[in-house]
Amino acid sequence: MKAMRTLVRASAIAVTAALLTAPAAAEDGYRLWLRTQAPVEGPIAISRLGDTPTLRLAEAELRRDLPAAANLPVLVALASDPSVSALRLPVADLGNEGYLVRPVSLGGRPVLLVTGNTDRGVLYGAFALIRHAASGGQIGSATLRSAPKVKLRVLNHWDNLDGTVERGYSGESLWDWWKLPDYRDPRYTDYARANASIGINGTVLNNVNAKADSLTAPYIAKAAALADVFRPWGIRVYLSARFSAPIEIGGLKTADPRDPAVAAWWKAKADEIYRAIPDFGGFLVKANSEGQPGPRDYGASHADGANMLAAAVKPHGGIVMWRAFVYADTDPEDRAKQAYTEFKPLDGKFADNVMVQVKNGAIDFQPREPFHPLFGAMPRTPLMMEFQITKEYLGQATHLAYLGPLFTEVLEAKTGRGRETVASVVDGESERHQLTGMAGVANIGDDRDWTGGTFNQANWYAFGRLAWDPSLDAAAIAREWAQQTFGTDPRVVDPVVDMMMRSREAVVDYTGPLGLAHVMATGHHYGPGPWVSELQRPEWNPVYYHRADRQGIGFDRSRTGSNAVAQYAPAVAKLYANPRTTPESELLWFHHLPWDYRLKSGETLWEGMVRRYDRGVATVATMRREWDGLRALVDAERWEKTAAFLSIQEREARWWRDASLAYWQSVNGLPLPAGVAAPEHDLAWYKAQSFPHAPGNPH
Ligand code: BDP
Repeated sequence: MKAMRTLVRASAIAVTAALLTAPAAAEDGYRLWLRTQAPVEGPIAISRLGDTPTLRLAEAELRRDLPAAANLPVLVALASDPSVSALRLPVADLGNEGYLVRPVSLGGRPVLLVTGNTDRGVLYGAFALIRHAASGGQIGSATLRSAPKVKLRVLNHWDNLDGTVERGYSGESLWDWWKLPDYRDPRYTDYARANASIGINGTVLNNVNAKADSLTAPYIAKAAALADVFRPWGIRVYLSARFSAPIEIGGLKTADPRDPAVAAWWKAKADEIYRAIPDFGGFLVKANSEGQPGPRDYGASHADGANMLAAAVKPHGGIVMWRAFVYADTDPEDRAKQAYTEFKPLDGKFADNVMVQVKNGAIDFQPREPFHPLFGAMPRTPLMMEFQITKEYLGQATHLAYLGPLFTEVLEAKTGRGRETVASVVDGESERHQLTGMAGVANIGDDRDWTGGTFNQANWYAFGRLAWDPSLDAAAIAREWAQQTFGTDPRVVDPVVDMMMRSREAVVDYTGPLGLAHVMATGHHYGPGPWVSELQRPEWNPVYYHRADRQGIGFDRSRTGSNAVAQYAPAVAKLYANPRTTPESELLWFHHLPWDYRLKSGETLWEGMVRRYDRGVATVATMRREWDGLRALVDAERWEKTAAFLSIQEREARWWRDASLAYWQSVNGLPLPAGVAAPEHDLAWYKAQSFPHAPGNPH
């Protein structure tokens, strides 16, 4: 019945939209997955015990977004409220962010109780109930209970102070630094609401390629204004810190972390920040990487640098997230090995309020990478996972690539140390770390739909859900997102989930199958560039990564090559050491193999590669057809945008396939297997393409 009504409503909206000549704003994506906004079946009785800003928000969110009347009144209250504690509910293990939603009898009155040990827990409970209802669950009988497995669930904004966003494909930065702190755009509240709804509790406001200006008094005041908006939503603000700030804005001659004047400067700076932002989360630091300053400039270690900053924020309860994304042009070593080589010896040397933030793979957010060997190799250091939500290497704004499977593939990977998985390292279970975290490089900008396309919203959503619970299933997350985003009609949800679940593998197939990586064009990273070989630093060139020649292709990271496999625990290293036991999806990441190497299918490597490129293109064509079939069931605005994007994706998938095959053929001299279409243009044509104004590359 409810589905029927929703449908009738949806088609009524579509008809109305069609009748209007002005552009229909029925669904412009602004409301993300929080779309209900009006009860379908009449008013809901919602009440609240206790009064804090966050409890008030929990109540207001339920009023606004709970889609259907419960057959029970809903009550929002802290577990410590005397009338609730009298019920002796099992709340002890909910911690300070968990929630419990369940029908109870309070003072003889049946109610659906939304509770937690803190008001933040209650707010998360309210959002869990909304999610449950909006994805088709019954309200009156709902029993929901969850506590986050990861403590810090943080977005990293690579936003510059001039409003550009590094690797951002959805407009300009949300933060209007110029008008802050006086003007607080209402969008800041909506941003916080969306994050809170999926459990995100921290945000780093500025790019890791940081400017020292972010740490000056005017910018601290601006950050404080944002922190004020975010606070009731349970979200803390963090800043990326430029390591050389003591020189640039502090007038010191050095930024050497062992210099007492430098440490004193940071301490005073931290004190100043905490006066403005009492719950400031701490610093994120990119040091000695890609030209950024850092402790290595002074012969000090990453631990020296991190610990000095950690001491500055420690008295205030702050932390330091120190990135392990380092590689140096002076180091001839395989780039994939450098972070491990640098950080592994520092295990146990970091202060207890430092987390080392490690990208999911050892190179750089490629469509597929094996898990980073540091996971499992630094048991005495809390490691924070860094995923990239913005799709720098997966088609940027327009390609549909649901990242849930990428995230879970890494989280589920076994490190080779007993039963340990990457997820159990990240959530602290493995070594009983208290400080745990997951960071996601945000895909959010000031586009009306926040992320530059409806399906990109799913990646923000999936990141939040997995940061809360890394054991969640990617398909289940896709389903609940689709239900909230498009309604619960299975005629929509089933094909949407199907498209999402195939999409990332399709991108892998048409950009770099069988473990190829880093084969994109230079700078903007948009489109193919496997031929690029002239860049100054060897490890910036795609030819460095694929090593294709007349005989074969792939990077030998086994004992006969860079021996990067030895950075994994023996059980995993053993598998990766041999092409026969390496998963074929990661084959060329670890091995240089002849073009006629036999894959498990019996095809040669070359045949298998070609087939995968074709499969990637074909999958996009299938996704387009599936989406075409939804035209009557999805509101016009979102349908049309996605349809246009899918046509871009199909064209560009072909482009990737054709350009790559043209290049590989120029290297190996092999014909295409019988029946396979030749590339549309010759290699020179692909090489000649240039994109001077491609977004996300603000240099
Ligand atoms: C790469 C990006 C670059 C970032 C860098 C990083 O291309 O823009 O600054 O990572 O993570 O993916 O620091």
